[in-house]
Amino acid sequence: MDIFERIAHCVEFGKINEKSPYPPNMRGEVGADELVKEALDSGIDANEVLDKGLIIGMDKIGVKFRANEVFVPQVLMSAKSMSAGMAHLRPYFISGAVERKGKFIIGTVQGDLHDIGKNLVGMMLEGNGYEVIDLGTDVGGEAFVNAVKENPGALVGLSALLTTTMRNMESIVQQLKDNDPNQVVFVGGAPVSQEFCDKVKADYFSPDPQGVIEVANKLMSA
Ligand code: B1M
Repeated sequence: MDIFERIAHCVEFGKINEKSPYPPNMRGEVGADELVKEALDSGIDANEVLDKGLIIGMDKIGVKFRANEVFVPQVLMSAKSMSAGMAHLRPYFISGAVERKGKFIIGTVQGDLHDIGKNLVGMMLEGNGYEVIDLGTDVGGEAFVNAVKENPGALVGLSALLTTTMRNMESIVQQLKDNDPNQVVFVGGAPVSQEFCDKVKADYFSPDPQGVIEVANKLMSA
């Protein structure tokens, strides 16, 4: 296995680091934590580590999760393994920040605890010069509005991974627009689409972090 396959394997099977006793058949082996560091130390690009290693592993566990071959505890271990790897990528993604372009408030919407994609979007924005105010997961409209009041002029991004929770975007967008009709709101996350964005009257949809950055850059330079 090459280093990318080893990283993907660790994420798929929830191997965090050498000390972690889980999964039992990998006890004593290094995990995503050490392998991502090793890959970066050897000069491999952080984006490659993310795309060819960490995300591949997470996709594989996602397929098994859908097929009921694994359950929440296993997926949680995979998420922890992925987060351990992502912690090493963060300095690479944020190192591009020279001067702050603006503020970006981000959160996963009410009822939704998925934060890996949201964290990635936040990290990429940080790396592109934004001050990111991360409200975390399970965030309701009031918290978004309060954050906007504390940070006038900030852009807002809502993330959702569940078809059930994406519906909460509609009322959050409404509350943000009631507070300030000019408030710019981005929506994203696996089940979200441009059509859904239009339906909930958000301003922008992007399927990935890069799209958010491109639009935010245009808005900030306008
Ligand atoms: Co959950 N889960 N999960 N889960 N989980 C999914 C999303 C699911 C698709 C799995 C499946 O069935 N195949 C399914 C949703 C089905 C649906 O609604 N259509 C599902 C389910 C059902 C559930 C539970 C209900 C399971 C249960 O309890 N029975 C439960 C819900 C808990 C809750 O939130 N209330 C649950 C729980 C969990 C865990 C806690 C175990 C864990 C989350 C841990 C964590 O995040 N800290 C988890 C995980 C890890 C997943 C999968 C496997 C992986 C998600 C992920 O992190 N992907 C997922 C299956 C899958 O996606 N393959 C699944 C990697 C991440 C980089 O991608 O988040 O899509 P993503 O982010 C992307 C883009 O979407 C985009 O950029 C990112 C980078 O490209 N993006 C934005 C994200 N936000 C954006 C915002 C933007 C723009 C782009 O603008 C603001």
